[in-house]
Amino acid sequence: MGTANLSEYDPQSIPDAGKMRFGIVVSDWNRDITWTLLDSAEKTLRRHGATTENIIIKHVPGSFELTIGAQFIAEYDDPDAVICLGCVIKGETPHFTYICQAVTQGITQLNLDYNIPFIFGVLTTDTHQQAADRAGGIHGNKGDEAAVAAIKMAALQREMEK
Ligand code: DLZ
Repeated sequence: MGTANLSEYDPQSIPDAGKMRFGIVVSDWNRDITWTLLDSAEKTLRRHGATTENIIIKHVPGSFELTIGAQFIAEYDDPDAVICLGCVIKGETPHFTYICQAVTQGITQLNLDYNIPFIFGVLTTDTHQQAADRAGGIHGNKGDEAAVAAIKMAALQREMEK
């Protein structure tokens, strides 16, 4: 089975995001990749109705800081969902493993602590090329996938809250 295209989805299956409020926290480490994820995520949210004033964007230095950045948005900006965007590329030291574990556990914990979804839009790759392939390259853009997941999960929360 090949890698799924991260930008492919059925637009009809996406709820209207017109009244939803989103936070996006983006890591500036590997910014040539992560800013592309940000651009696509923002465009996808807007394509489905989200307004500029309802998309709050905050930058953090690296993926390790995504968890606290996302928590700040949850605490201070009243979002319906928070998208976490980052890119961790394997280097010569075990740093990769520690950052990946920390951000995965951190975002999972936020999902359990708050009654809103936190979306994992973090690329974890062996090479820069693999990341580029998933940031607007041959495998689409992880930012699109994250935005679609955020809209769907925010809609699910609203549906169940009724
Ligand atoms: C230090 C570091 C390294 C080596 N690699 C990455 C990476 O590939 N992707 C990423 O988002 N961040 C990296 N960082 C930075 C850490 O996430 C963090 O910002 C610093 O350790 C400071 O806490």
